Amino acid sequence: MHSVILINPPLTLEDRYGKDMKRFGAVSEPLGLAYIAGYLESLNIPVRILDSQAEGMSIDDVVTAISSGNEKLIGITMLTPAFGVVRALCRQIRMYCPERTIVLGGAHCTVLPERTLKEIPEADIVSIGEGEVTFAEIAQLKDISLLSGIKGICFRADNTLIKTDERQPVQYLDQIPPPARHLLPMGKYHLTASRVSGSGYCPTILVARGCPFSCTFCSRTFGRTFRTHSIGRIVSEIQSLIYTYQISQLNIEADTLTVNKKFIKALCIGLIESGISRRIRWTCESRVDTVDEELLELMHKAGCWQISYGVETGSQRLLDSINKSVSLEQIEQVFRITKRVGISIRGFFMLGLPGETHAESQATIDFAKKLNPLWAQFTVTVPYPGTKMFEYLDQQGKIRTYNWEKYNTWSGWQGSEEIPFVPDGRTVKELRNLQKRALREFYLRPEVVFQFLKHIQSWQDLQKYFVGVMVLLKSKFR
Ligand code: B12
Repeated sequence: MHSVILINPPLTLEDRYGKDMKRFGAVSEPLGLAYIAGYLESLNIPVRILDSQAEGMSIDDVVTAISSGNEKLIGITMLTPAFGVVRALCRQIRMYCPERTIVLGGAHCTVLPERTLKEIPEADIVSIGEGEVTFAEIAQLKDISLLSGIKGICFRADNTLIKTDERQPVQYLDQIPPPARHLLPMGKYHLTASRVSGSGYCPTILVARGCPFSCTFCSRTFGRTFRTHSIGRIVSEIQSLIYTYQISQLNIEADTLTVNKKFIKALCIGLIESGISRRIRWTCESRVDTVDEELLELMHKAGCWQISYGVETGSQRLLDSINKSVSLEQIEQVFRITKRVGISIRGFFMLGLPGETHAESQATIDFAKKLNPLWAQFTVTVPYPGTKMFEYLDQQGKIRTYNWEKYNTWSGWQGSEEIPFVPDGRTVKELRNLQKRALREFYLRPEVVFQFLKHIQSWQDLQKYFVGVMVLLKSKFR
């Protein structure tokens, strides 16, 4: 049995959101690593987690921390934009701790296993898909070179890459213990400003995995089948969060929380009957075609105060082209109902979708204003590897860069020159300005200021809105 160190790589808020927006970014628990650690602990495998993002560590700090321990196995999680720092980190680890085995996992590796090993020659193994069982099997190997019997990995052997049989996702999620939050620096996490209400720590709990929809811009780490934890398990995990961290708010995460009506209704009833709904206010993400008035009322009664809906675009033509399978009318209607039942809304909007014209970009901004959610997020479209959108654009020769660290949806605020995709006839500069203009057009309206004043619950809220307005005004004059 090998002892393990799991690492969240040192990507800073500035790397992710740019200088002006960094104060609004989230530093959230690396739940994937915490789940793996929880599973390893249940098998008595010694493990520690180093969340270098939350701890504000540099690559050198991480390597020092690794050198000071004696863990044979190093696991690193990686989303696409973290590619650059992960590669640099692997190089340093190889240089200073050459005898350790480096395993990479997460969304990026899952879709590009071979390519990742080629592009990061210092890494030994890539884990594909869910990592709990896979990583535990690696840690339990007597001889680390006996990897071929382990499903769901890609590894090096004699100058070739070997990809083993596919690992099926965990069928009954309750078999996986709760994430090992006690190994994380819990005091250092905070969600995006728009997701918290008032003050206090707001943890994320993952209640389901998998999504049956086929949006062309989304990459699915957890496959198409929607699998859930039992209501009993979810209730006891929340109760333990209340007991351990005295929380009063929670983010309930799932690829699409409301896709299975029976599940979401049972969850709401569980929250009400256990008394959790009286203590906790929660947020979630959803799709407009998976909710109705009755469900929204129940969710509200169960403590839901905010839903984030992926609206994506104000053009029906583009909605159809990204396979969203909803109509603009449906979106408007659900926004009306959600507000009526008393749930506040965060809307996600994408700018620069394939084929998007200047007029359609403006239609998206205008649609956002018409829908008028409390918060709107405008991101620059990034065709992430593993998505239908990437596949299509790659075939067409329209991917402008394979420099993965540029695969960031906040490029407008980062001022990046290298944006992975720009629609025909549009320019990088135009897209970057568009992202800033969209926020300005949306937030710098009198009715929005009025709306925010109504929602202020704490001094922090007031501060947050004030800083936001200043950032937007500053961006106009730059
Ligand atoms: C919540 C969420 C967020 C949160 C928090 C993310 C976090 N703390 O990690 C916020 C809002 C901050 C966020 C930000 C971003 N996100 Co996000 N996010 C999600 C979401 C909805 C759930 C993630 C989650 O908690 N999963 C639960 C855990 C259990 O899963 P997991 O982390 O994937 O880990 C499992 C496996 O991947 C694997 N694994 C992971 N790491 C490792 C390491 C080893 C060693 C091993 C063996 C296995 C392994 O095992 C784990 C357990 O089974 C996913 C959608 C999804 N279903 O994955 C998108 C998703 C991960 N996000 C995505 C993206 C693009 C981003 C951003 C890059 C967007 C941007 N700003 O440009 C940023 C990057 C942030 C960063 N830290 O680098 C993409 C990733 C695509 C890609 N190719 O990288 C996803 C898949 C959405 C999508 N459908 O396309 N995100």
